[in-house]
Amino acid sequence: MQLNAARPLPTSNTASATSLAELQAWVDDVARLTQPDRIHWCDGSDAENKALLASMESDGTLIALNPETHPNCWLHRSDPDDVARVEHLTFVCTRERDDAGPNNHWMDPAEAHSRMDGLFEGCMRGRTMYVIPYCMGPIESPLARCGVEITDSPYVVANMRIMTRMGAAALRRIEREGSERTGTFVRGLHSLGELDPNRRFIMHFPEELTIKSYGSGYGGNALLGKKCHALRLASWQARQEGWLAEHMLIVGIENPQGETHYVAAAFPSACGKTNLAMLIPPARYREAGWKVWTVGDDICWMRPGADGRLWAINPEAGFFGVAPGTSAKSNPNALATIQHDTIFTNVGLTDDGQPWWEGLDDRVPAFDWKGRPYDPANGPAAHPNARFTVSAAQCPSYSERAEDPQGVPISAIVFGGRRASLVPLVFEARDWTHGVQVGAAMASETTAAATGQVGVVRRDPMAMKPFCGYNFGDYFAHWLSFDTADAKLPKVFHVNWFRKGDDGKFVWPGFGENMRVLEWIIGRVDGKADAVETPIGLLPDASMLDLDGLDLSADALRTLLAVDEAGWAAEHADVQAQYAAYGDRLPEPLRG
Ligand code: GTP
Ligand code: SPV
Ligand code: MN
Repeated sequence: MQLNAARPLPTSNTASATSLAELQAWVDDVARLTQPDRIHWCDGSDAENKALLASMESDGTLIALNPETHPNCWLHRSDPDDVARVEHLTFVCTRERDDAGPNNHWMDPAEAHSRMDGLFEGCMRGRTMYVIPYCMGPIESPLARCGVEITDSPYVVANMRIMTRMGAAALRRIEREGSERTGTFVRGLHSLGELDPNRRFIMHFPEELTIKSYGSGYGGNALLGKKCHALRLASWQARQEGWLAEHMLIVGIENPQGETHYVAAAFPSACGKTNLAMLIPPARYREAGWKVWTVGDDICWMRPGADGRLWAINPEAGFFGVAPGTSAKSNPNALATIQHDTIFTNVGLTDDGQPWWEGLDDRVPAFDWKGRPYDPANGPAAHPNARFTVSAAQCPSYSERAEDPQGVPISAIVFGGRRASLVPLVFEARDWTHGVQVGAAMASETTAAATGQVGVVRRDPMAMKPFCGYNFGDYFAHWLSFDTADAKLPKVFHVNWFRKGDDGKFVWPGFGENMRVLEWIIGRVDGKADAVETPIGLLPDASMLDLDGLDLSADALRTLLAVDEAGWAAEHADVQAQYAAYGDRLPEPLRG
């Protein structure tokens, strides 16, 4: 039986009924197609999780780490050809090609379904099919949305249990919403298949709220609640319903007076979101009473509230963070978070069974991420995109407001990229429209989070190039549309922690010292900090930033805070050349 041979599925704006019967019918269809030996409906319980972990330990999918130092922690070694998102195999399948836009790979939905169903046919023979009901966002939040992922990977189940609200409560919400006719759930079908890179596709059908992913077990390709649902499909729903689904961390900055401003920041993959979300302020800030609270580290859903402000939730329940570079010095909160109940993927291993990666400390590991005895000649011990999966509630800086069903009000939006040259440490957009222009013009050097060449500058508007589920021209217009008469929109900024000097080293110390830039940003929001007008926006000069105790030469400061007008003219020409691809769909304020 063909999976989608029957009636078309409802689209999000027709808000039609879903019910457990409809879910059951879909599960039955998938089972007929994929032919699993067993079907398991996940309830999310501890007992279920323990049993799954034990069976993965016995078949070698997971290796138990040292219980003395890392209780309940596990190492998973993925297939060596399956270590990152595969953007070249990721498609948005809309009826009209233009709706997916030049920013996405596109395939006709009928063709995509038939290709995928061909791959899925019989693929779960000998395996268990898991049905995972999940909720993105606090279960009681009006901003939250549900989905169901069907997968044959127990590793995916264990990760989804950490990353989402998974199991019985999510299923109850799906049932309730079905009977209230208030919404519908996202259907995600996933199989590891043969883990053959030539038989691997990640397909999105936004008009059907459906995802089909085959041939990869890696995070963003396989944990369908994350990038596939919470960004690609959610961005499509958000446009129809008047909200935003963004690749942003959410962090609360509490000042010495006890007031907390929430900041949402969009940086491309592996460009510092987790680190900024868990920042520990330098000692003198802490002594003065500054505190930083983590709400989310990767995805932000925002909606205008009755007061005109943007209110945001983190749709995730856990962190799927980059391990390499995480240390007691760079990110002590992350390190504290991952001491127990954590799944590590593709890290190295010490001789006493502890996880290890480059940048952690000066120990020498015994094994690399492929399980070979460690030999530096083979490259790093941990894959550069090695990850940890851990519950957000374990983070020492986890915000009390992180699970607030209403979300948190956003005071500032920060865009940022990894730029060795040109882009200064920080600048402020003149207004919302200018902020959208700044976000849309973003670029960043590519990282190991996706397969392909690393370190090449590419345009990555709002850090959403790999994740926007529709035409960027329409997306920019959607962003602009928030500027209504009653809106009290956040101020918009751009930062760059990655400026390099002539010696090829980072000029700015980064990490905790980024607090100094956040202080200026909050000061601008409160009307307390000064700025200088420049052709690219409002910048601090060195006297307007607190740089006390930093060892920065006058030369370094010039590099960080100067505006190179000729360089920016070339940048704008490049941006405009790229905008040509959006034709009529590019909104007027972004032209010229
Ligand atoms: P995704 O999970 O892929 O979306 O990544 P992310 O944006 O959360 O990036 P993350 O915070 O994990 O940082 C990725 C890499 O950037 C790590 O190697 C960090 O050590 C490094 N990094 C983060 N913040 C800074 C900073 O302020 N300065 C410098 N130089 N490096 C940083
Ligand atoms: C990213 O690549 O932006 C990540 C990891 O956060 S993944 O879930 O693989 O997308
Ligand atoms: Mn990310």
